[in-house]
Amino acid sequence: MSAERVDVEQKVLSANDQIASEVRGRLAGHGVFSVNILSSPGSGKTTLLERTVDLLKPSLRLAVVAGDVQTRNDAERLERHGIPVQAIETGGGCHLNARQVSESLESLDLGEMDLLFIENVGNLVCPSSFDLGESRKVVLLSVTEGEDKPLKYPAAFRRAGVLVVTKVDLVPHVEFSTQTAIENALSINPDLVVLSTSSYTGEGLDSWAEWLTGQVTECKQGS
Ligand SMILES: Nc1nc2c(ncn2[C@@H]2O[C@H](COP(=O)(O)OP(=O)(O)OP(=O)(O)O)[C@@H](O)[C@H]2O)c(=O)[nH]1
Ligand SMILES: [Mg+2]
Repeated sequence: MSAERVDVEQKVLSANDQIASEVRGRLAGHGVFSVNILSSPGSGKTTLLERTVDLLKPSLRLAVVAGDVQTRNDAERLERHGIPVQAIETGGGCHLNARQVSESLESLDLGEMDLLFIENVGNLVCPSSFDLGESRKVVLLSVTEGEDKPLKYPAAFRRAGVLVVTKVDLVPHVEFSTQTAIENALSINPDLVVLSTSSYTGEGLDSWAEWLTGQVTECKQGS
């Protein structure tokens, strides 16, 4: 890679980091815990969020920023669950950036929010380099993707605080060892909290909801 290109990339990232840090400050000021959800296209981000919203809506004030290259489909799916949602269409961009999130927050009432989900563009590479000001990154890996993905796309797993292995209802139908996938992920990042879920059967969703609720409580205590 040329020195010039490296220089431009570093400038873009450092401008992004500055806005991300402002976003982080705004969210912290309102005691909002936020998660930036990363995964390959179709790993089950929106479906997991739909189930999670149904589980947590009675006890927490939720909102979602939903990023996609094109369409408002995910935002519309989530809106049907009765929470505030902002869509970001990147128009070709393979990741969200902090400015887009910052602008979306203008249309959301942070004073009426405990937990903000940011669904990133489906991509296991680009989104991991861009801090959005979130409290935690959460990476999803579905059982149809292969257990080697943490080794092949390590950055997302290195930067995440939580790994959610999704679609575990499909394990009997695919050649996938959940244990090997988790070992691979932990070899990249031994501090990962690991959960396994199925949005179809509901398996593991209680643990996921419990983790989120615990983080919201800690965040409120710290603010
Ligand atoms: N078997 C099974 N299928 C699932 C599960 N969760 C999601 N799916 C299916 O996987 C497909 C993709 O799910 P989405 O939730 O749209 O995935 P996504 O990660 O939001 O996709 P993008 O936003 O396009 O990256 C859909 O057909 C879902 O019904 C699950 O737990 N088990
Ligand atoms: Mg989606």
